[in-house]
Amino acid sequence: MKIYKSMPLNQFIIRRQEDLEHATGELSRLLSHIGVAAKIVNREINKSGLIDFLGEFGSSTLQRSELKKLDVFADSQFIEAIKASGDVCGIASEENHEIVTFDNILSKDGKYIMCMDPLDGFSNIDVNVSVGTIFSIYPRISKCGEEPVVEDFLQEGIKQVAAGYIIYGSSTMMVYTTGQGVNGFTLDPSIGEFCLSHLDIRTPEDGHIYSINEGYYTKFSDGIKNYIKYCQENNEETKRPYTSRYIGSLVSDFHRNLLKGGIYIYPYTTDKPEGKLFLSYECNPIAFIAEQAGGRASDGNKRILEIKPKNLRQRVPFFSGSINMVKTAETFVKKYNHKN
Ligand code: P6P
Repeated sequence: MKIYKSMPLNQFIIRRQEDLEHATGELSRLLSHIGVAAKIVNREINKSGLIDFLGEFGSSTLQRSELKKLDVFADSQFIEAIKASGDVCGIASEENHEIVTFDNILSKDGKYIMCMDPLDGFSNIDVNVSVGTIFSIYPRISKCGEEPVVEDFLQEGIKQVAAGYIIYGSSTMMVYTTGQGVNGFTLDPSIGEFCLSHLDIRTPEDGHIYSINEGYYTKFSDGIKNYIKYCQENNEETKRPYTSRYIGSLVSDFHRNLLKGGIYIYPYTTDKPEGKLFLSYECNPIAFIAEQAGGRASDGNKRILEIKPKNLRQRVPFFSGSINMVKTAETFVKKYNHKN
């Protein structure tokens, strides 16, 4: 079957199954289940559910507890969908401090484990800023049929067999890779299907957008301070200053830069010496996608995908986006910093 524009996600997954290293169909089925969960979460974020979850009409300020409900809802929807696939034996979620293991017979034999951030940037929901779900899929290390162990979830990012994100924005999109490039699917509400909209995404090697929270300027290292100045100068390479764009939602900032070219940086600061973003839930999946689209992702020094997680809530400094921009930022870190 030929790949065509607007091809539904499930058809595309099946069509590309022969490209998959794990072409036995489990990964295809798993990706389809993720798509179903994404549609359910999308519905609750974008319409009636929002009112149900967020209390009465007219509530001007939304309590964090109300927003938290949506985060918990997204977490439970993805866990249910992944359990139903029968291909995953356990899930580590940013939402839960404990690993969720499945004891149904089918899932205990599941070949994969999953790490996810069910609703990244969820505090932006009440001001209608796009938020996202981020997921990573790894082959399990422990024996099929046995309970998964923590080592299953502490693999380097290079071991991922698939990674992706769903961005709940002006339109809802699912972007994922299985190591064969990056493809984007836009939800068509008229048929309730994710349809191919961005075939084989390649991120520009250069860009003019830098995304960093400059409110922390005084807490940044000298390397980052000098890199920001470089972005703002009318220097010879760029002929004009870069544009600063920072939404405060990783998936939204990353997605824009992926398509247009740019760099997203969440570096370490004096009060967050390891940075803020989680290696397993945010950085590894985004790094896999960045590299598969021809970009780069590092901690300012080392390739993100080669960092061995010490624990599930390990945080790392995060630089991702256009390869030449990330490399330039790394030269500033190297030149001005004593640590990356
Ligand atoms: P700050 C959301 O909480 C998040 O994890 C990312 O989605 C986002 O890029 C970052 O944190 C925003 O953090 O400190 O700039 O508000």
